Amino acid sequence: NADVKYGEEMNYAITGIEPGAGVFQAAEKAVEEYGLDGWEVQASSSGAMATALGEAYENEEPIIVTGWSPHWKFAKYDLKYLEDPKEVFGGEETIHTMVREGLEDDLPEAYAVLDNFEWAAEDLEEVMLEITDGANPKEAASEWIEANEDKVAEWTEGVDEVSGDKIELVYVEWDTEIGSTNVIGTVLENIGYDVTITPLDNAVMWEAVATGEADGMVAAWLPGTHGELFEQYQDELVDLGGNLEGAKIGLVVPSYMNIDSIEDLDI
Ligand code: PBE
Repeated sequence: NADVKYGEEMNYAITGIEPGAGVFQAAEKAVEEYGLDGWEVQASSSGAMATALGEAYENEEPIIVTGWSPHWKFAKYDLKYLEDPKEVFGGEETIHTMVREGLEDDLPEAYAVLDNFEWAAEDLEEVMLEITDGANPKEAASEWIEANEDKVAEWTEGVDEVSGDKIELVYVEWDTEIGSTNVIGTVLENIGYDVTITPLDNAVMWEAVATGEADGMVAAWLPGTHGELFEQYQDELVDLGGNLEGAKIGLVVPSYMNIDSIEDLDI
């Protein structure tokens, strides 16, 4: 049985990312709900997961990772999501922008830009690919902004320039959020803000915006991935709605692997 061999070859390990990520917690839930006895979701980082995936792919070895889209890995490698008939990972998601209460009064120009911020998965993928090919995130963001002046103009339409007001955005060092936060941070800088972007753990990121310690973030995956955090903090922050549609999380494997469903791992 090919599946038994895969399990042994992978030491019954699913290559995870940061344990605070929604996709990590969903993967642990999947192990439980699909009765994958003996399997474990290994905590790691998004960067280490990508390295492990690249190495396995080069050697055509089996690997299962906690994955998500948009992500550059689908452009670099031939990959597939494992089917999830129990829908543990949920369906299509929207990435929302959240800001602290009072931001509209304190920094109305930044509030307007963050409220207008909206782009497509392909846009973010362009930025992510540049970064994974070695570009500094800030430079990749600036390049994308220069090449997409029309889109950026819609976010800043009617917004006055400011002179050095401070704003702090928080994010997690996931590839998607490194890309999006650098782009919106640079757009704010270009209209005159003194922008700080601070990487945090997922739960701490949500808490920072809810308590007003930070001004905002563009990294809220809803309704599923960060659903519990949203429920916990929704009364303390301002939801500015979606900035990207069609996001998704799940278990991802190379297409050369001879399995299609999470259920195939129940061996
Ligand atoms: N991610 C990227 C995050 C949301 C953005 C899918 C790794 C998570 O699972 O929480």
